[in-house]
Amino acid sequence: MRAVSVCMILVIVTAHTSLARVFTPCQLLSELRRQRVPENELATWICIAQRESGLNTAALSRANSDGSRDNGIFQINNRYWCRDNGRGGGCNLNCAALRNNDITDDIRCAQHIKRVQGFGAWTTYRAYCTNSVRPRC
Ligand SMILES: [Ca+2]
Repeated sequence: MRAVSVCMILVIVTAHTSLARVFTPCQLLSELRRQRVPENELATWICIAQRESGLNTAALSRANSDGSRDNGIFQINNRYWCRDNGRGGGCNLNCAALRNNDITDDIRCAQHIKRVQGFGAWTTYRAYCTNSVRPRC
């Protein structure tokens, strides 16, 4: 029985970690470049992701004052940009897709938010990221 329990825990932990990924700044830089994010925005995006999630793709915030939650490496809000049940919101995504280890859709959604609201959509931007410097990789 105990062996079964340990086995179950291992399965759960393995399943969980296979979905989570913590990027290094340089890994995020190359992902952003791969998706053709403009060079002059790279430092800002990396700073925002560091401040918002610690570069953890599985990050899920506690409830905000309005009950909404922020998802993934860019901490994208489920009130406006994604839906917890099925696809939806401004990015037409299921929020769970913003917490997996493939950040292709996260980057696309973050760029959409920036087009609509600017970098100011992230409170960490004005606080920490207006003069960010690109990591040397
Ligand atoms: Ca994703």
